[in-house]
Amino acid sequence: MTQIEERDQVESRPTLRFPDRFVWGVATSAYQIEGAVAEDGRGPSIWDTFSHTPGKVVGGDTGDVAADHYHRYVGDVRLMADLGVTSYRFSVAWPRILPSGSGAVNRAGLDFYSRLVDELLNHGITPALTLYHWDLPQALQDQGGWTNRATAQRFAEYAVVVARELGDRVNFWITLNEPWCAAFLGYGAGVHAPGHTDSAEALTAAHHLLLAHGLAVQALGSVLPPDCQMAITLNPAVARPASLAEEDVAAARKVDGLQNRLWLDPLFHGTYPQDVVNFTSKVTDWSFVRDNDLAVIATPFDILGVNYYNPVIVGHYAGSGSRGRDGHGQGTGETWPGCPDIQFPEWPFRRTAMGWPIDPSGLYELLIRLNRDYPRPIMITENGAAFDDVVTDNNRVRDPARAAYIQEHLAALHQAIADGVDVRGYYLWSLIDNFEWAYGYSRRFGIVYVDFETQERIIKDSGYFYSLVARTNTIAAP
Ligand code: IFM
Repeated sequence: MTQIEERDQVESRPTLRFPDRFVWGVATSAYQIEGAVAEDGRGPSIWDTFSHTPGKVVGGDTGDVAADHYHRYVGDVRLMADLGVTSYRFSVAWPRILPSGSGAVNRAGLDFYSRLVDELLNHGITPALTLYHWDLPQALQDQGGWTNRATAQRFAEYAVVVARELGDRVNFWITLNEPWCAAFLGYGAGVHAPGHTDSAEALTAAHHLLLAHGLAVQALGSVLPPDCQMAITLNPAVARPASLAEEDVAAARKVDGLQNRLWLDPLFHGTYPQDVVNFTSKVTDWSFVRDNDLAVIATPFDILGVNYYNPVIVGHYAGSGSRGRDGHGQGTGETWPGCPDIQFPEWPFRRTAMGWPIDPSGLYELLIRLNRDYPRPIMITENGAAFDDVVTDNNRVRDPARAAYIQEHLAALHQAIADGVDVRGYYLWSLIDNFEWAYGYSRRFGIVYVDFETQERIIKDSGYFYSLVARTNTIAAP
């Protein structure tokens, strides 16, 4: 093909336009970017403890400094404005607000988020606030963390403190981010803080996280102005059976049970899925569920936040030995309580630097399914990809694979909207490179590169690409 033919082909691709007022955002979380872990009265969180425990995080990395956003937030907001995004999803660090998890409020912590919100609003950027993105105050972990029912109540109290301060300026409130990770990676697989490996604890934590969400929605309802939107963000699995064999289909159904229905059924219908209760019965008797809990969990909320990165392929497992990856880089042991009979076979996908398969059709499939089984307006609260970025001599970061990932997923999203799914917006993960949990700084998800030595920020090519999308509300069909 000649260059002119190539150009004509590109230009003849249809333009896909998103709905008017579609939100174009970027997302981050507190521990991953803020640093300043011991400043202005912040208390320690479970991630401080975990990252400082030798062997838990690649390279011994910690969030002590991270992207130094605590000191650089003004510049980071300016970056967002330069990119032309219309919203910013950030999380509040609970231990900045309540250093001991409950009781005395730390005024300096509230002031930081108040300044951040004002800065955003001054630049015409809508704040979207997540109350819990995994940085539980260590003091609460010392009392059992999410396995302690009282933590749910403490969370609701914390939510009220933040809402009283910011409710006049923040309209979009997300209670929890990916509680599946907090429960199963934190208390089951042990690859996230607090690093426990106990299936019964993981299921107990899952219930208390859901209870915390329900209690917080109720409490926020009495504090926030009526036009505020309340949400929870899940990371639902697109669990595809490795074959049409009955036992592979049953294996995929188990993953669907633990990562999807365990959360969505109580939130939407006030019930736990009976098959999950049954196949986990050797692990726990579920006595942590008390009268009225499910009614609290099912308290209506406005928006379902959806984080999507990749699908997983699930097969039946009959033998011993290696059972493959599960899309999160850990084994199947305690991550999947009651599932010694499942495996995650390798599949010939393109992959990101996380090793996660690239398959935008999973996003489409997920949205259609959610809309069918759990209808509610949806916000894509995270989607993005890690790649091994390199800064070139002229200070550019050429990351065509990330731009392609974004474009392909936006096309899938556009199709889902065209097919009737009510999606209100899209937050790209992430604004800047940051502390990728157990992978430390070895994985880069940002559309803005961060040199962690100098803290210099460089907009990557994918950042310029996303900026064009946000400004025009369109993409070219991939
Ligand atoms: O970095 C994380 C984020 O904190 C939660 N969702 C997935 C991202 C990429 O792993």
